Formats: sequence, C-alpha cells, structure tokens
Amino acid sequence: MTESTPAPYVGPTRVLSGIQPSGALHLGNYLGALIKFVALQDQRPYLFVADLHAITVWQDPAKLAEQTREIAAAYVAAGLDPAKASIFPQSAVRAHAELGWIFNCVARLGWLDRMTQFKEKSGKHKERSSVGLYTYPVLQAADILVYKATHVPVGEDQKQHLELTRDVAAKFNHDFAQPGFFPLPEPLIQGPGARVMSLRDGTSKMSKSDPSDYSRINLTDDADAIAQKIRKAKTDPEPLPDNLEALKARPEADNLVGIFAALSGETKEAVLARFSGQGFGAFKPALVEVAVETLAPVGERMRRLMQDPAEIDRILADGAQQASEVAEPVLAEVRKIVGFWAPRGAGLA
Ligand code: AQP
Repeated sequence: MTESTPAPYVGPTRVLSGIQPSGALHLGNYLGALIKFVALQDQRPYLFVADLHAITVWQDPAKLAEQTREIAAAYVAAGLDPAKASIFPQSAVRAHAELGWIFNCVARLGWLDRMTQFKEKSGKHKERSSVGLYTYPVLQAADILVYKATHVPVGEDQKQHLELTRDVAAKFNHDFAQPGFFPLPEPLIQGPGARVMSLRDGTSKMSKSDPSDYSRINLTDDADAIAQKIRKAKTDPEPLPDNLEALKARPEADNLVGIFAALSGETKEAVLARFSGQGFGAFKPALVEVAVETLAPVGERMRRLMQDPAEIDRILADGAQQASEVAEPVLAEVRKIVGFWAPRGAGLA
C-alpha cells in the first residue's frame, strides 16, 4: 500500500460500531460486540444497524425493517442508553453510501482480493456473489471514517477489515495531500469473548448463518433453550487442565472456558484455577447458571421492547439525526477535497 504522510490525527476520541440485521443475534455478537458497546457508552458511541451491509446477501424486503428494529432492541436490552449512544439505521444516514463510493475509488483491488471474509462467505460461488459483498470492507471504512471514528469495538473476525480501513484512511490522506485528515482507527478486540466458536465445532465461528441452531445461543433463547444447548455442546472426555497451553489442542473445551470467562468477567486462567481437574459434568451446569443469569434477562427485555415498535422507531430516528449532524460536515469536507462541483461561493456545510 501507499505510505501515508506521517501526520498525527488531531481530533476527539470517537467510538463507533455496528451489527447487521441479518438474523437472530447470538452469544458471539453479544460477547464480541454488544457488551463492549455498553462498557464504552459513556464515550457517547455511534452504533448503527448495518442494513446496507445486510443486503450484500439476499434479505426479504418484507422483514428487513423489522430485523433492523430487532437489533436496535438488542442494543437497548443489552444495556445501552439512547441518551448516551446514538443508535441508528446505517441507510438513514446517506453519507455512508456516498463516502463508500469515493472510497471505492481509493481502495485497491489487490487489498480486497486478500479479504478472507469474502472468500468464506462467497465460498465456491464467487461469480454469483454480489459486488456489494466484495466491496463490503470499503463501505465499512466509510461507516467508520465518515464520523472520523478513532476506536471500533468489534470481534476478532473484523480485524482484517479494520486494517483495510486504516489503509483507506492513509491512502486518502496521502493522495489528496491532507495529512491527518482521517484518523487511523484502532480496533478494540481484546478479551476472551473476541472469538466465540460454534457449540458443535470448536474450530468454526459461532455464526447467524450456521444451519444448526444448536451451534449457537441466540439472545432470544429462553433459560431452557440456553441450558439444553450448553448440555448438548460438543466436548471431550478429559477433565479441565490447570493451564491455557493445555487447552490449545482442545478447541471445544477452550471455547467453553472462554465463554465462561467472558460471561463472568473473569480471565480464562481464573476459570481454570476454579475448575481444573473437573470434568464437563461439573463444568457445564456452572456454565448454564452463568449463561442463564446473564442472557435470559437480555432476551426478556428484548421481547418487551419489541412490543413497542413506535418507541424503537423514535430511538432510531433521533439517532439518525444525531449521526447525520456529525457525518454530513465530514462528507462536505471530503467533497471539497476531492474537487466535486459546488456553486461558486458555497460554504462547506
Ligand atoms: N462468533 C463471534 N465471536 C465474537 N464476535 C463475533 N461477532 C460476530 N460473530 C462473532 C461480532 O459481532 C459483530 C456484529 O457482527 P455482524 O452481524 O455485523 O456480522 P458477522 O460477523 O458476519 O456475524 P455472523 O454471526 O457471523 O453473521 P453471518 O453468519 O451472517 O456471517 C461484529 O463486531 C463481529 O465481529
């Protein structure tokens, strides 16, 4: 990639992230993203519902708006306060899409060719995938940079996309001779919940699109469903070890220990210190307890919120207004930097 002019970004710290309304949220989304959003809410984060990203694969138009409300409800149910966090649909702030196009002309094909998520999602049918799925990381760069966001809490699967965002920012700053115009945003990934794996296969990511419902715990699962899925989770016959190194060759055990640690706010070492020498017959009931205690109330709040769609719409509309107030001036600056036409004498905003 092109070297950027090394000039620091001088601007406020700004936190931003999003989740796609492409299906039921699961424990991976909760631990990898939602609880981090809540922990950062005093920084007044911008949190969007990524509907433009969701349509990179087919979404039923009759359901998309409802799915969007569901993600907004999950944000609030997880503990986000709309008075602190701006919660909004991505498509309601048009500046994302416009900056996305400009960034399509900044990003290089070679960068996108390296994106592993496209390879995974397109599978054997690359030619039949949408162009949007391919350029998804470029729109993601626009989502972030249109707010000049500096910090992006995400799960580990998004690390490569965040690197691309930094490359886009650096190349834009360099090509248009605007050192420090865009920040190079930092991903916030750390923690035992950064990569939650399937309950059926410790080597694949817990995912909305996994055909097996037993591979994931959905945020809307009730206590019985959570307990049953954990009881049926794949494990091995060995007792838990007393060190992390010994977990490495046991992906399913490693995953359950990581989930326990993330749910209880402990380190994996602390969990092992408590359970080493014990088998899954003892560990799973303890995991059920902490999972039900944490997740069941979130699901319950989500169901209650979904009964008041007008309130969710109000939150989304207010959030979109707040987000536009930040994004529009940045886009206006970008349009000027790129050299787009504007009436003579027109100001920036
Ligand atoms: N398994 C996971 N562990 C930790 N974090 C995860 N995230 C997703 N899966 C895990 C994080 O959740 C946020 C929102 O993800 P998304 O909905 O935008 O898209 P995704 O990563 O594509 O989610 P899925 O479940 O894997 O959906 P499908 O199956 O449709 O591809 C992101 O911060 C992500 O890192």
